[in-house]
Amino acid sequence: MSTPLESWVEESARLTKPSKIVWCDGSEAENDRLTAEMLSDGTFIELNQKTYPNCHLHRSNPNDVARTESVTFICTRQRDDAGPTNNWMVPADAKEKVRPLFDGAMKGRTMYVVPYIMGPANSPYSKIGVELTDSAYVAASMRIMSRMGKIALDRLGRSDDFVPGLHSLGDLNPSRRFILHFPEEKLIWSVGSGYGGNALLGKKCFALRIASWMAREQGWMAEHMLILGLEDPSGKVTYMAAAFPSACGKTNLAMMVSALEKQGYRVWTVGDDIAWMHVGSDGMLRAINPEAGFFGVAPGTNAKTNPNVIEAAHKNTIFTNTAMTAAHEPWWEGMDGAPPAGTIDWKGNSWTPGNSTAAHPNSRYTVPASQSPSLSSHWEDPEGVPISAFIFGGRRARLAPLVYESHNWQHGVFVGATMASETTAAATGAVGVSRRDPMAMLPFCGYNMADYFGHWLAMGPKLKNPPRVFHVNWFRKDADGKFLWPGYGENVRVLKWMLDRIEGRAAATETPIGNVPAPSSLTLDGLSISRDTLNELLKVDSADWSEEEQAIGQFFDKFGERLPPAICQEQKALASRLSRSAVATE
Ligand code: SAT
Ligand code: MN
Repeated sequence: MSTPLESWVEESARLTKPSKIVWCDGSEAENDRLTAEMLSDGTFIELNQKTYPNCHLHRSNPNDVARTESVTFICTRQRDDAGPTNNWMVPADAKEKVRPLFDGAMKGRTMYVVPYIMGPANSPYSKIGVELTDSAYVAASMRIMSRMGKIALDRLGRSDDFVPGLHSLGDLNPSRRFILHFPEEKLIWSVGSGYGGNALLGKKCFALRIASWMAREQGWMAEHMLILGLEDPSGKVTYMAAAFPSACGKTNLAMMVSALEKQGYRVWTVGDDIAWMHVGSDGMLRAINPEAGFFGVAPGTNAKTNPNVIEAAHKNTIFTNTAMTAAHEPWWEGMDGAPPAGTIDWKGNSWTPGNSTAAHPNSRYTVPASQSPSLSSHWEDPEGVPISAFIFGGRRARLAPLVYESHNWQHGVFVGATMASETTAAATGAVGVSRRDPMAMLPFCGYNMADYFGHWLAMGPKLKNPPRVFHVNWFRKDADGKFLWPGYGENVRVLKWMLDRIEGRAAATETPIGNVPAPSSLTLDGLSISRDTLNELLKVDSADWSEEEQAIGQFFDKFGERLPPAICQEQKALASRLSRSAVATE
């Protein structure tokens, strides 16, 4: 009798008609074989094996360089279960429309069966997925990003408890590209893209969109959050999880080299993109990182902004859409000065100074987490790490102060639900446009976001010590458009303030939106920052926030009756605090 997995592989092969099926075991030998094949067919370009051993460059099709949200669908029987922020199709209609694109799509190609575990191999919170793909690049990337191969098959056994994901490059024509999620049957179909979150199905498709649905059903949380540990001078580590939209610096924050290291504050990395969190037996919220690697944005990464990843990405790393120097080393904007002579751009043409960048703005490194010097020794703890704080943030040139703290869990959920950020190159479409992005989950929530807010509200009371909720904005600018805050390693000063708040040591000033640091409560020694700049960074302008409150109301209107009353209450409370403070300052 064949297993549920074998039956699904057979059924998928009948549809896609590959010339060969390869079951991936995740071994080094297999990876060497795939690498050799990709080098010979041009999928991989060899990088300098002396300075970058076992590193390769992949150039994706120039029309396929970022997630494509416009062709990403949540397919539920009822439209309202997907909600107003997701593209939606009826499951049967979606399958009828997209099945023909899979029909024969793997003719002449190999189908790789890629079994993987999301989460540490021995964690009760981990889950299994299997991706069928005709891309060797995807198979090799999945080996870095998850626990892939035999380890997953061994855990699965004959069980049907896995999330199937069918992926084909198709013809890479954007008009025949679809990323479909069927949360009711826990199934993923992706065709027409070989890039990032569109194609590495364990990441956004499973670990966020399908998992967020499972998490609501089962009473846990699947969030677009990094996980870090802040060590204090006594050696105690406090764990925090932070949600920022794609390409807003999650990886850099998670891997930060602390500017307060001499004072005994260090940052340890548990994860850089996704957190799965359960109520632990101790009543704490326990977080695991479902991933095993970092798929980080390359441009802007250098020895100052993220020295840990620079060190980590010098071996066993796949670079995608970066430029390459004459010495066959990867190169991108913001690495160091201008590209050296002889640099080849991300499309494979020799680069000349001009309008276009040498590396694509969304070019990436795919690096094993285990190679990071900042990796926490607890990153694979089966029970996860206890989370004491949530941090929400985005890019906001004007409005939001450097940091503020919410009053309580319900207010914290409101703060997350009202996040907004300027768009980045991580998704196709205009860059720099402000959009609402609740909990940084707008593109990743697999169900109605009103229900998602409700799920958040319900989680707080289940916890003995619900995490404190903060909001940060590293990206505030002055009137000349210059950043007010230095960012990167200096961000530890803000993390330290949060820790001091948690421990009842730091003073705060009340504002209508929440508590901002009393200026003396921030540890600023060693940093030259003027009092004016600090005031500017911490300022809460009631008139600006009243406008924001209106915009929030318009966004919430989309959800109609489904919006939880507690969220409306919080909005009313904010409006009244703002009008009182406007009167007080008149
Ligand atoms: O391409 S991905 O979706 O994996 C990266 C991102 O948008 O965060
Ligand atoms: Mn992300």
